[in-house]
Amino acid sequence: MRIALIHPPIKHRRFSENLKVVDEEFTLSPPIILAYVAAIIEKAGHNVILIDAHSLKLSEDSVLVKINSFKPDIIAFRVDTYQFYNALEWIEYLKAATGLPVLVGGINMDLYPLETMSYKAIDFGLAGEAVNSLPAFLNCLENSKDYRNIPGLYWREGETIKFNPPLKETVNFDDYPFPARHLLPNEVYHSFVSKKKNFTIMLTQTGCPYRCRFCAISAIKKFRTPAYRKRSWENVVRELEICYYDFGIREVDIFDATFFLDSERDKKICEEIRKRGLKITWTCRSRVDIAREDVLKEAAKSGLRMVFWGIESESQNILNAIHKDIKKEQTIRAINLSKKYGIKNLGFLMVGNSGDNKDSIYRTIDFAKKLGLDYVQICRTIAKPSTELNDELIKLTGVDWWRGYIAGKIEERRWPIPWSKLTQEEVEDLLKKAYYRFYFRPKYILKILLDVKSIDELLRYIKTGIRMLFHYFYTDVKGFKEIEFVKSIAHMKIDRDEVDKLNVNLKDAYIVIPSFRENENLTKVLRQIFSLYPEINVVLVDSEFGEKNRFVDNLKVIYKDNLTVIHLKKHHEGNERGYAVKEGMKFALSRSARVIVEMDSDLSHNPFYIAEFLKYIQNYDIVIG
Ligand code: B12
Ligand code: SF4
Repeated sequence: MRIALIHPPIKHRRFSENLKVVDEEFTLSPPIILAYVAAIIEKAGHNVILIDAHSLKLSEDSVLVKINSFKPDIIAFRVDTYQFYNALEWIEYLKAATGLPVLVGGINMDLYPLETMSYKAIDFGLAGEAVNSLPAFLNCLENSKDYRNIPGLYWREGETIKFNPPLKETVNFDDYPFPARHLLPNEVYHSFVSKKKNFTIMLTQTGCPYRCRFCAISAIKKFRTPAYRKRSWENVVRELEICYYDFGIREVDIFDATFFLDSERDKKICEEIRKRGLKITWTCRSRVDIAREDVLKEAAKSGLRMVFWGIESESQNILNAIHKDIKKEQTIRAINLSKKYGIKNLGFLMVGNSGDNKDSIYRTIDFAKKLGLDYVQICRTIAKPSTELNDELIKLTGVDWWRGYIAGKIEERRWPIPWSKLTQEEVEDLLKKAYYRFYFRPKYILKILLDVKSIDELLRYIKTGIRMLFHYFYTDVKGFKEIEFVKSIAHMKIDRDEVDKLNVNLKDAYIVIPSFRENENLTKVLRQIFSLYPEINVVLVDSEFGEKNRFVDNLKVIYKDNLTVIHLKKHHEGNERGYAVKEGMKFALSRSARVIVEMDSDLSHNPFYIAEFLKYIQNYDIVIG
């Protein structure tokens, strides 16, 4: 079989824990999980390509050209919760353009499988580990098409979604093939703080045995056992050698949640890096309470350049409340040890935990400055899917925000933070001030500039610095204004559930949409309409005169009988829109429509409001909004 794996562009989302500039500038990492999936596919004897559209900044059309020349039997994507709609836009576009079956896997299939599968462009979903079931699935797809024995598989049979429960047990991490880096453009990757090329990321463990309330990694144990797994030192060093010799990699960011958990293993890895003459620099993430002098000393000798420490807050009360299980003294000790061996230090800090206020946040920044940290990354506390904090959010608000969001029933925005006395605006403001207080110090700027190793790096800092400043003065108020707007019309209950209470049979309702080749928007509009009102009918009128727009026809591959596509035959100078609407309405009336809603395809009309129109049309003949 031939499989095309696509890594679509990652975009900053409104609910992100990071400032926009941080999400956009901090890292351009290889899609290592997809590279694992690619390796699993290759090992099973199939042909695979991995298209990193994010890092190569490829458009949907140029990816389409690549797909068409590779001629795959299936296209596959990794879906997580945050980036779900970015991936879905690409899935819908490429599905419509190729008609190929689509497979998705990844953490969102573990967390919200049925909501993920509710989108008709997705044919198959795989929850759990690909290493268990992907080869079996590909075999079935090629031969028997009997999917009943593949753990974690979700598939469609007519209108119903069938599934087999995933295996919870994880596979020994040493038994994984190494990620298929030969399919990746290794020379393009970097992190905000990386100094050398080629750069890559590597996983030597998965999961984390600690219990921080806000952390999505500790929550993985809900669906994987054991969630925490580590590779042997031999296996890790072998991958490092391949990176060094085969891919010219000179800097590695070990992406484990908590490196140094197994000091003996990690010391051995460091010794072997030196013994085998691998002249690399590397970075890792860790906890301050497990820092050991002998390990840090050995690590520094093997090229450890920087550790990213989870410091979170200066306040012991806050650390206790988030179950971080560390003491301030341990932080001071770890950073001092690290500095002693010439290792740089980045601190992860948080704004908006329970008990946080302006004072605690400024004290945290002062603490970071006193510690002499080289960098900080400051995140707003958000309730990440499946975390303890998210359980609390659901309990306190009565709403499962992420599930509703993935199901298409809740619009993207910042979810409430009921555990905090701060408002969203205050958190945003304090977050920016915290960054500003740390980074915009003349002495600090001079120190960073003196340490710059390349023009590339210098440009990266200048660009990010300017963007940070811009961000500081021109706040993201738009987001808040929109939230205010949503609040102010909340009484209108823009809610799909309301429709069920109305006297409207959605099968008799028709949405007429004139389209002027607004292809990209159309996929979004249709997705929203059908996720909110699955039984409704849509009439899409392609009003562009000239060559027939095949894209709109292809959308029928996804939405089948619920979608009707009409192409206008004649050119109606300046009046295309009027004619398009007229033709759409004529069609709807010919099907005995009881309600017709006319809307644009450019996203200026929000499908959430269709429910509102359906409500008012109960009492009037025409409703205009
Ligand atoms: C490595 C990693 C990355 C890498 C690689 C991602 C990639 N596309 O390949 C990079 C740095 C690029 C990355 C980026 C981001 N990440 Co990330 N990442 C991780 C991390 C640290 C490790 C995961 C791991 O150990 N995987 C090991 C592999 C072997 O196991 P696995 O992930 O479970 O994958 C198996 C199955 O899920 C399945 N599978 C996975 N993908 C697919 C695809 C197909 C087609 C199939 C069939 C199966 C399949 O098979 C795999 C192998 O058995 C986790 C945290 C953690 N420790 O778990 C966060 C994590 C997954 N990332 C997360 C997030 C939020 C992001 C970002 C959105 C962050 C941002 N603000 O931009 C971005 C964008 C993600 C994207 N769309 O690519 C969240 C996801 C939360 C959620 N519910 O959405 C996590 C849990 C971290 C967190 N703190 O919250 N990430
Ligand atoms: S130590 Fe880090 S990775 Fe582990 S649970 Fe806490 S925050 Fe998550």
